[in-house]
Amino acid sequence: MISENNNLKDTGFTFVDDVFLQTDILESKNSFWDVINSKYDTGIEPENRFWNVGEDPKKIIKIDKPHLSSNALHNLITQENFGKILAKITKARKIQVWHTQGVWKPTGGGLKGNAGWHRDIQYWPFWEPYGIFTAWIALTDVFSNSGPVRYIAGSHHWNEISGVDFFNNDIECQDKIIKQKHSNYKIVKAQIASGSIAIHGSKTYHSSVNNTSGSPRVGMVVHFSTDQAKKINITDKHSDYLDILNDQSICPIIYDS
Ligand SMILES: O=C(O)CCC(=O)C(=O)O
Repeated sequence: MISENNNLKDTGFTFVDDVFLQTDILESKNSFWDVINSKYDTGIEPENRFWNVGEDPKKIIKIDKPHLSSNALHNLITQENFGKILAKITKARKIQVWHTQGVWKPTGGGLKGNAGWHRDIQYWPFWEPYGIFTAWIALTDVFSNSGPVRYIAGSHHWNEISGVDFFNNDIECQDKIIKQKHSNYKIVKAQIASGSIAIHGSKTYHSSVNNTSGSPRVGMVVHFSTDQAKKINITDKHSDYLDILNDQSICPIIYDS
């Protein structure tokens, strides 16, 4: 029995408790810290680093595809039960992880810890939005003051809003942009315990603000496609990006019924 505390279809996000064991979560958190510090136990570099050793330790730290560089993170995101839960919630017959990010939000970083409002699909011109989802795995307990990911309920039905962006930490300015289009909306924080997950659709607007909890807020973010997902043929520099789907060491299929 999966205990889901929202409704992905109606609100655009949902939370599922107790998906992973605490021992695996702790190992993954420690291993992600190693990746942050450029220690890769697989010997493979992550796809992209948006923070490097020696840079401001109060900034939000985002590393793309850390599962390539860490055995613990690879093992975490390929757990059979995780795949089954994602399939059940998204009503899918197949789940493939096609991208991951580790996000470490230090405490006390003020605005430097913010992730601006965005919907994931705005960064992925090669996917149709339908059948594309994200699971945010809590590697630490996430409290109201940890800077949790926050979702705008129902925003997966909105038209695209230009001028908002993950990398823009001026959330007040972005709030004004959103309020010009929508006068009344509800923001829900993903206050979830370590080992729990928050799942959202590719069109759901989300952001996160500063962490004042006294300890880091850490998430392993798994972007996955279902059997319903459709690629878009594009001609720019990303045209062959999704060729990685053919390589299961990069993009593991974690459920196939
Ligand atoms: O961890 C965060 O604060 C942002 C995460 C995010 O943007 C995502 O899960 O898509």
